[in-house]
Amino acid sequence: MMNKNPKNNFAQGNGGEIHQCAEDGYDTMTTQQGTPISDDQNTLRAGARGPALMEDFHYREKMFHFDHERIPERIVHARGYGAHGYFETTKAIPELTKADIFQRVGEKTPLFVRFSTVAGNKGSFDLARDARGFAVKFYTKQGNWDLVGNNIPVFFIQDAIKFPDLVHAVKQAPDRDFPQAQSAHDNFWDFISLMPETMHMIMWIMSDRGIPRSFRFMEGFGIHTFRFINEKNESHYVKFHWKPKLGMQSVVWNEAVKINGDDPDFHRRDLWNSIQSGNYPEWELGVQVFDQEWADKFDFDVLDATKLIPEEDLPIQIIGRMVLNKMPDNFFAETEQVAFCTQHVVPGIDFTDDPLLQGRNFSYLDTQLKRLGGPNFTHIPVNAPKCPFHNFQQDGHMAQHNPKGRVNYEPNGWEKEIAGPRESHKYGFTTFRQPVEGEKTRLRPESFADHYSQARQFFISQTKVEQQHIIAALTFELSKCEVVKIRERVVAHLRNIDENLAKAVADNLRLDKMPEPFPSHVKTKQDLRVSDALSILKTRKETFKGRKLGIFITDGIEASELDNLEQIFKQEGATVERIAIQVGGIVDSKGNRIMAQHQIDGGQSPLFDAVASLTSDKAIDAASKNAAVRDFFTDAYAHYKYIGYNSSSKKLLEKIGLADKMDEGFVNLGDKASDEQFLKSCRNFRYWERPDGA
Ligand code: HDE
Repeated sequence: MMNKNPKNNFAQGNGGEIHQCAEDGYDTMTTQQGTPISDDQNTLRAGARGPALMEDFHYREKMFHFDHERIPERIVHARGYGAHGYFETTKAIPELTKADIFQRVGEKTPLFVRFSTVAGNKGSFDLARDARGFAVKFYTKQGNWDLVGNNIPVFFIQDAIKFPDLVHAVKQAPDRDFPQAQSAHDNFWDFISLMPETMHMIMWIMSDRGIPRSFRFMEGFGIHTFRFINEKNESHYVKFHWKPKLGMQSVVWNEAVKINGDDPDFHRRDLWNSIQSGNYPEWELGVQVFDQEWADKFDFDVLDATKLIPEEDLPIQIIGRMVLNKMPDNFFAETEQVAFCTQHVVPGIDFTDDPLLQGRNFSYLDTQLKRLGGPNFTHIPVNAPKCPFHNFQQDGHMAQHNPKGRVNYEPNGWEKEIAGPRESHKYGFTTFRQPVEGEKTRLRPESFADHYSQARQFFISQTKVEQQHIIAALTFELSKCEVVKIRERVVAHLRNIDENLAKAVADNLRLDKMPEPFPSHVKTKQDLRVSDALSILKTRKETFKGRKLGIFITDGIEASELDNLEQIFKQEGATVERIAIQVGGIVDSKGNRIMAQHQIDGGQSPLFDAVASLTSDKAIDAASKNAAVRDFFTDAYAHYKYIGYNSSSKKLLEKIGLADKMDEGFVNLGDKASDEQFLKSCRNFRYWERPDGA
């Protein structure tokens, strides 16, 4: 009988006859060998109460497979979430690069993206303060190109040889195996305080960039300077940027801590929900392109990965867009097994001598060997190119295919039909002919010596609110360090960045005296101009699209009030979810049942970008006595959120102690005009003027 359910993911094999079918129309369960299984509930035993029998091949195979389900998690970026999508070229740039993907406007190239945190283990929570991985595998017609980037445009260190130390320092201490997924501990800050080159990235990590609202609201960066190579073999330097269509957004720290409890999967759920609901996340790909002459004039060495090029100094040209429109069918097969390598490049894209990039070029292939168990990880569908590929590599663990025929070497003199592939001088990847000379040496170039100027530029480019967040983050992290000397050493560095910053942190830590500035070979440049592009709040997009409103509802409300509010927000492209005392929802003034998505305990306000309260007079007394209801609103207040309320909810807010706090972040609801006013306010995301938020 034919497989009745060809769409069933578990129906494998070559599609031939399945010789048996379970009586009720389901596919018959089989062993991996295809042997039909009659009983999956009981092991084979000698008598009903007797010992198990070794000949139970079904049990043996099932348990053997289960015992080996895990593969080593990534040593960094273990926690990640991936999606499929496409890249559409919007500007052809043949004068800059011969990379096939950038030749034809309108052409779509399939891709796979994996977002990740860096420090935490696979099961850690999403809203750790951390950099986020932003790794893209483009399946181009000339091979796979992996742009393995982060959401922060600079890195902690200048030389790859320090990477194991950095990662050891930030991850759990080896004796106690904690703290997990956080940098707020002595080992991390001890290392950082002895490595001045980390200071620029520290500013980014301590800023709101370290706690993004979701993957959809963050930028991505290739970080290193790469090369574009055109048909004439001319080289241009290039830096890659991803710009989120919905703009950037982050949460506040107190909120991040609560989200990690309320929903540790906050970021992955967000990506899942937005793709499943057809609101496909989108980014633009931009490039900063420059030549040697420009590089020579720039204040810093373009090979130094702790430096960026401000957009104001070198504008970004947009050359394409990325849309994520499909979740993997299976997390493990795709997201866990995807193998990114910085050395996966295509003709037209080449490396520079950035020592961090050079070091990465060794590490990624090496790590895949351990993680995926052999050299044939390229045979796993998510890693295989989608263009034709031919070579004489063969065998190895888990080979899924080998070259056909008798010829497995080259050069060979066999006729074309069986000779196999040949190299192509015309189409093949050629390395840029960059002259190289010099003594072999372990030396850091002088041009890498300025560790504070761009850290300062980042800090002074932030709004006051964002600067306060950096100060608060440094205070939080250093307060978790038990060794006072470590706190002092970090403040000594901050003095080289900005005296006000150093003073604020020192005061917050209650240091006895201000430490001397950390010795520095280079004076911090005071004249680097403010770069607005570095600030999230200065580049904010005026929309609530893609955001989430949570509406608290009680029995006895007017259904039309709820309908109107929901409509207005949905038209904006926002998601609306209802929260009630019980998940079964409420009964409105006309006796009709309205369902909720959350019970108040499981739908707390940190999960929403703004909240509203629609209640009836008869319900507010009980609601005000409910601790979870109180938390819902006091947290929303502390996290600077806009809070909409109807007339009865005003009394509720008063009862729970917010009476004297009702500032302009509170918006009265009730008719269409005021609902629209509420939406308009929400487009600002947060009411930062609030004096005593979190
Ligand atoms: Fe990675 N990094 N890295 N890294 N990295 C890995 O490869 C490494 C660095 C980045 O979603 C590992 O497959 C070294 C910078 C991402 O699967 C490993 C150095 C940037 C991902 C590795 C760096 C990154 C990784 C671990 C110092 C931003 C996750 C598992 C020179 C541009 C990719 C793996 C995914 C993963 C090595 C520094 C981004 C061990 C040696 C800088 C997004 O190979």
